Amino acid sequence: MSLQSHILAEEQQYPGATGDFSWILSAISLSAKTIANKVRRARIDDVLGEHGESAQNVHGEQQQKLDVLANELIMRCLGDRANVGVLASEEDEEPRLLRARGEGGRYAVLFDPLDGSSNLDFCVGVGTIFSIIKLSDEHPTDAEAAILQQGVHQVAAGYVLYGSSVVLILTTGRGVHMFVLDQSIGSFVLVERDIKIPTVSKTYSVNEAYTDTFPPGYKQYLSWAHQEGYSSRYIGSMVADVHRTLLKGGVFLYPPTAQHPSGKLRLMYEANPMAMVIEQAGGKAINGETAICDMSPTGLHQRTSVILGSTEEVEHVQRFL
Ligand code: P6P
Repeated sequence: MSLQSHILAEEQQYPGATGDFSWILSAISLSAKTIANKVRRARIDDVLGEHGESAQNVHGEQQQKLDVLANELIMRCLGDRANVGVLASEEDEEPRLLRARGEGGRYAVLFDPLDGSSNLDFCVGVGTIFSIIKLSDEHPTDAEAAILQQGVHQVAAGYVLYGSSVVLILTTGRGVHMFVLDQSIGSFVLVERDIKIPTVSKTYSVNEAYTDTFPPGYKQYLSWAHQEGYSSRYIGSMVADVHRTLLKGGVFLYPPTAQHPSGKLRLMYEANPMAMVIEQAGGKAINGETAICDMSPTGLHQRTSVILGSTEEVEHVQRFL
């Protein structure tokens, strides 16, 4: 079954469905295929490396050429979908109001176009993370206010991992499904339906270089995990680390550090979508105290600490916090 036929089959489950939502998911699929092609050809087309001396994104992070390209590709693919009202990207300071709700802009798509792109030069897996929310009449012209919704209100979320194969993980609130891009036919094909994260796995994923600056509870957890014989897996690319955690179990953590006292990862287009995927797969995703999807956002680029993965493994961390 292709992604397209899966989406249409899902749509038929909802008699009142207008097809709007499916139209957006097909745009995400199109941009994923296009970005995958660019990532595959990066060395050949010489789009690796940094995008001009001074180019930095809103967070002062050096922008990679492919970041910019991926951002533009997604903006164009999604921008021409008549039911998309707002697009918000990690690469842009402000969200883009494309159509007011009254003009048919019923959804907002928030995304990190190429997360982990600093790893591109070394052929490490990078990814696109997306979160889809419905727009209400509450903020007809204030794009940022309209999209600052709790993660629990996401209608869909997922990611594309450009790794040894191109994998698309999607949830629309009815389980998590995995598709792999079959380059020979140019379609994402369904390879696993309703993925459930393993309940237990003695693996943690964290950048231990920052251990000295973690809050005490995290240090105690790591000491405990070392004594319990846990193994460590950390790629430094969130989509790759979360994908492994989804399929193999374990816990992925990005705690508060000296450099990022509130955590490094962004709530709206990294933590929230990943939290929806992990929870839909039967796992848990918290910020150290509460569920990530219950956090009330205050800004599009707000950061948060993240602990997500197998419920039992997340709860081991929680006990020390
Ligand atoms: P650190 C990549 O830059 C990223 O945003 C995520 O993909 C990844 O999980 C994290 O930062 C890695 O951060 O501090 O361990 O290099």
